[in-house]
Amino acid sequence: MPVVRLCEDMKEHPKTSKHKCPVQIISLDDQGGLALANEALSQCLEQGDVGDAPVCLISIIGEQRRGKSFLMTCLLRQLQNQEDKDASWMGSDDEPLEGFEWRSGPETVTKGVWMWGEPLWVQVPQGKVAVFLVDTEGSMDLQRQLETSIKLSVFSILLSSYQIFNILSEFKLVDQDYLEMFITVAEEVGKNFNLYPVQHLDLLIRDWQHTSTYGVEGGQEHLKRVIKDLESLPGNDLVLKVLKAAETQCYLMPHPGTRFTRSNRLGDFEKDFQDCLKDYVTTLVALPAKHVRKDSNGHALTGKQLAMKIRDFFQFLEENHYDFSSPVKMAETLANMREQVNRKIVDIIKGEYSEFVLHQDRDTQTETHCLNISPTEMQKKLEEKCQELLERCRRELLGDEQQKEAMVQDVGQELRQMLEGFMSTYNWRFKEMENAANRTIKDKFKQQYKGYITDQGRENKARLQCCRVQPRKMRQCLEKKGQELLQQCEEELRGAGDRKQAVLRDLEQELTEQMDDFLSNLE
Ligand SMILES: Nc1nc2c(ncn2[C@@H]2O[C@H](COP(=O)(O)OP(=O)(O)O)[C@@H](O)[C@H]2O)c(=O)[nH]1
Ligand SMILES: [Mg+2]
Repeated sequence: MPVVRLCEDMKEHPKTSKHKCPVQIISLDDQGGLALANEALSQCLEQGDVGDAPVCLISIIGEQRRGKSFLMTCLLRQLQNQEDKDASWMGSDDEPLEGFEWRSGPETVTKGVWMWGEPLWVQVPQGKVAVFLVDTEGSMDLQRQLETSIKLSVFSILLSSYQIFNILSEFKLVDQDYLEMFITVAEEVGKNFNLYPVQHLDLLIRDWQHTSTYGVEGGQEHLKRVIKDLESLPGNDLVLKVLKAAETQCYLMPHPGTRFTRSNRLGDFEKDFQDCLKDYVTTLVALPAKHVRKDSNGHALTGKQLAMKIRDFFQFLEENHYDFSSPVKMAETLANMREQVNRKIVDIIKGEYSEFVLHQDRDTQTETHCLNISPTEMQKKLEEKCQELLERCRRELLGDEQQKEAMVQDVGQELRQMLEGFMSTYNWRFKEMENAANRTIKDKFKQQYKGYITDQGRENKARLQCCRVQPRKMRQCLEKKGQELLQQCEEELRGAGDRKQAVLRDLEQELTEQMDDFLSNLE
């Protein structure tokens, strides 16, 4: 059975209580399998206003027993007391610092991803951001449990927009190995969720002892040195890319003092440590607007959208045999997932286009409806829909840009084939409908002429013999009427000039025949 921890408060009042304790979102069962605490995830990311709000997730990873949970608890205190600009948010020296489970001694907290059970709202110029603190336990044990590290890293990445990599004393080879694994995972996860691989990375060095320049200033110096050393060796491109990124910074924190580590009393901090802690925590807490969780297009994700991504991912893992035993296996698993998701997206897009084309076909079966929309307009309509769907396809497909573009091109080709297939039918249909409409127009004028001639004949017959119209005069009169009707008909006819002329020629001939017939009887 997986260990899924909800705090007592949450169990008793699942909907109404303020969840003032960490809740376990991801845990590992006895066989090392992953378990998602769906209810806890939903209560954190979808409850109340969080569901539709941008979220900032401050997440920490690193070795055990290195003060991660202690730091998260300090961040929590500051976020709960945002109006305090000095260190008074830390409380009095003897007041227990409660929040994430932090304790002395070698015993570690249950492995998994823990999240503070309620949002910590921060007001920013654009509105409110729901900040969450995420503590990952047991993700950095590459020698013994690479698989567990990979699994936990996947979720730590999903649940972070501001990642803190907690490091003891200096950036060492083991940190480099872990970072490399972490970035490999982050890049793969990014491809599957259209997320930035690492939005922001802090290398937080604890117990720095080499110099007395701490904070960002000392950190950036240390980072420069690390980069220089790595550059002198081959095969470090991936780590170097991240270390050199503008979103990466290094911060040096001094040792808190042995008095504190033995007593865990806040009053026993060394002064330097207290200053740095305050500086780090207050600076970080002022940044949430800059660090909301975004997708790879730079759009902020809401709590609901993020929860949905996590749930979809988990469902995929449950339904498919997945293997995270090494970064290569993990990459294969995630690539397999991308393929499945992409295939579904492509099918939906093609299905929607085919449905749209079918709709146009159905809607233009009658003469009036068909003649209402010219082939040029129809072509434009179909092209616009095609573009709209291809844009959507580009947005929804998973993978790196190059792969996605290749897939969009393929889908585009198929949609265009549908478009062209329908347009050739439509061009033909439109012409047929036009011909039919022109025939009706022509017949109408033929009838009008017939009526006119009949009237003329009747009127003429009614006159006295001596007053009847001379055939020559009658011919002139009928010719004039014929010309008039031909002109009116030309205005009403549809289609290209040569096709109109052909209809007019036919009509002229038929009118002339009617006239000649009439006149021959008259004479
Ligand atoms: N050396 C050292 N110990 C610290 C620091 N911060 C906290 N501790 C102590 O480290 C122990 C483990 O802390 P904890 O936060 O539970 O570590 P975690 O396992 O990394 O989450 C506690 O006794 C803390 O008082 C630090 O910056 N340096
Ligand atoms: Mg801890």
